[in-house]
Amino acid sequence: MCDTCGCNITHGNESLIKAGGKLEKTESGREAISVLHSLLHENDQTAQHNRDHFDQHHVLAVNLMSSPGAGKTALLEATIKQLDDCMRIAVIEGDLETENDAERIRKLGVTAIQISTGSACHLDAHMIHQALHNLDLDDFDIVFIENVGNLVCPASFDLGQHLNVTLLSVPEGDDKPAKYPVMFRTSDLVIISKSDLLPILDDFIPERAIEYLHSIACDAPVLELSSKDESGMHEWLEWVCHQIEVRCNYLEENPVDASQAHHHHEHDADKAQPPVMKQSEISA
Ligand SMILES: Nc1nc2c(ncn2[C@@H]2O[C@H](COP(=O)(O)OP(=O)(O)OP(=O)(O)O)[C@@H](O)[C@H]2O)c(=O)[nH]1
Ligand SMILES: [Mg+2]
Repeated sequence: MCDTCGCNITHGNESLIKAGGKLEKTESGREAISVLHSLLHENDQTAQHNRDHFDQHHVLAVNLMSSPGAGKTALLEATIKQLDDCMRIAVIEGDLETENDAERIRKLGVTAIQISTGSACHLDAHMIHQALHNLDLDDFDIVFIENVGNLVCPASFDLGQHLNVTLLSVPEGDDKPAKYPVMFRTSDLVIISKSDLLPILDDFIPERAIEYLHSIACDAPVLELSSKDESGMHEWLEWVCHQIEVRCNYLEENPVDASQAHHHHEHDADKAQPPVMKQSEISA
């Protein structure tokens, strides 16, 4: 999380900051650290509450992260075009300003809620909680959350998602995992997006990107994908369908107590979670 761009202050935690004191630097730095700790603690509680909502309705929540313009919305558009007939999809869009991305999704006939974060360069669990008030989860199988384009801050905020997908687009360069390790380390799947540009931008070496991922201890599977020529789409859609199945099986074995979604829990993070898919499980 950065402490210079105002990303600590969102609608959800403004009151806590006012009640809890100050964020400006002090000589020891202790006050700032303790406020940030309570912000993240509060965020984690709301995130768990959101996750309980998703689970109660058997909805898989997938958080898409990347730097600005890496192709998150384009991927969602391509996904909707192929999956809309067999899957009920909703999208929560996060941007500092504009409804542009939500409008692109709505044009395809899919429900999209736009969150305008204002000065905040990430989504947080409070914002997702607000959005969920406007979404009847009974109507959906999967909710994609498109986070604000930013390779740093979104990784620090649990939203209540089940899975993180990070896009690394070819024009950005293959060393981004090394430079922004936190986000890539939290990923359950890494997509090398805009793969149609690989022949043109030939200094992006996918194997090198994978080496950088391994060097930061990220063992998430990696997919090369182009939303433009649709190469790699099949593997991505397979991954999505498989994850829905994994979640459904998990919830069958671990049914959610309906009353749970109406209060906060401290201990759910300790529950055994279903395994995520490894590279070897993705068909070539
Ligand atoms: N060549 C190529 N261009 C792409 C691909 N996917 C997206 N783009 C282009 O990249 C630009 C940004 O795409 P978006 O889908 O808006 O990216 P985004 O990550 O949603 O952007 P923000 O929401 O602003 O962070 C657009 O001009 C797209 O047409 C792709 O697979 N190949
Ligand atoms: Mg977008």
